[in-house]
Amino acid sequence: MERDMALELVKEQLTEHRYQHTLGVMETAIDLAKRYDADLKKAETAAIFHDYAKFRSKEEMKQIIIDQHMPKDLLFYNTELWHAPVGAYLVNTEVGIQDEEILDAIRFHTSGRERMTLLEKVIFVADYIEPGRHFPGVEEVREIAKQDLDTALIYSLRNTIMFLAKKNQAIYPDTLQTYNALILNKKGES
Ligand code: DGI
Ligand code: FE
Ligand code: FE
Repeated sequence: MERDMALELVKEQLTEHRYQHTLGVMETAIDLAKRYDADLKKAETAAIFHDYAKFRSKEEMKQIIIDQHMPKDLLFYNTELWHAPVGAYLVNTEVGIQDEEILDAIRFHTSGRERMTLLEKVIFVADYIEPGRHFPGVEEVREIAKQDLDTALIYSLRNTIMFLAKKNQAIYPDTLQTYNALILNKKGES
C-alpha cells in the first residue's frame, strides 16, 4: 500500500499525539531496516499500522481476543498488551493487509516473543526509541541501536520489565521469555 494512503487510514484511528508517535516509529523503523538489512517497505507498513487498535475500547478488544481465540492469558495481564494482537487482526480485516510478516510485527510489538524475526525486532526497537520518546535510558538505547539490534532489544525489554516491576505490575510471560532467550543467546556467543 502507498505510504500516503496508509497514513490517511491510520490517522483516523489515532489522536494527533499518537499519530506523531507513529510518524516517528515509521522514520526510525526505516532507518533500522536500512542499517540491519530488513525489508524497507514491510518495516514502513508495519510501523504505520503498529498502534492501529490503540484507541479501541477494552470491551471491543476483549471480545476480539475471545472470538478470535487469541491467547487467553492476555486477559489476565495488563490491558496495554491487547492493542498489539487486536491491531494485527483489525489491520488484516479492516485494512486488508495480508502479509503475515507485517501482521506478526504488529502482533508482537508490545509483548515481544521468543525467536523474533528481524522485522519484529526492528518494529519493537523503533517503537521504543522513536524521537518522540523521552523516558530515562532512551538515549542510551538509541546509541546501542546503531551498533547492535539484539542488545538494543535487551535494553528496551529490561527497562520495560523494571518499569513494570517497580509499579508492582505483573510481567507478561512472553516479555520475560523474549528477554531470557536473548540473554542466553548472547551468553552462547561469548
Ligand atoms: O503502544 P505504545 O505506547 O507505543 O508502546 P507499546 O505497545 O510498547 O506499549 C507499551 C506499554 O505496555 C508500556 O507502558 C508497558 C505496557 N506493558 C504492560 N504490561 C506489559 C507491557 N509491556 C510489555 N512489554 N510487557 C508487559 O507485560
Ligand atoms: Fe503499541
Ligand atoms: Fe507505539
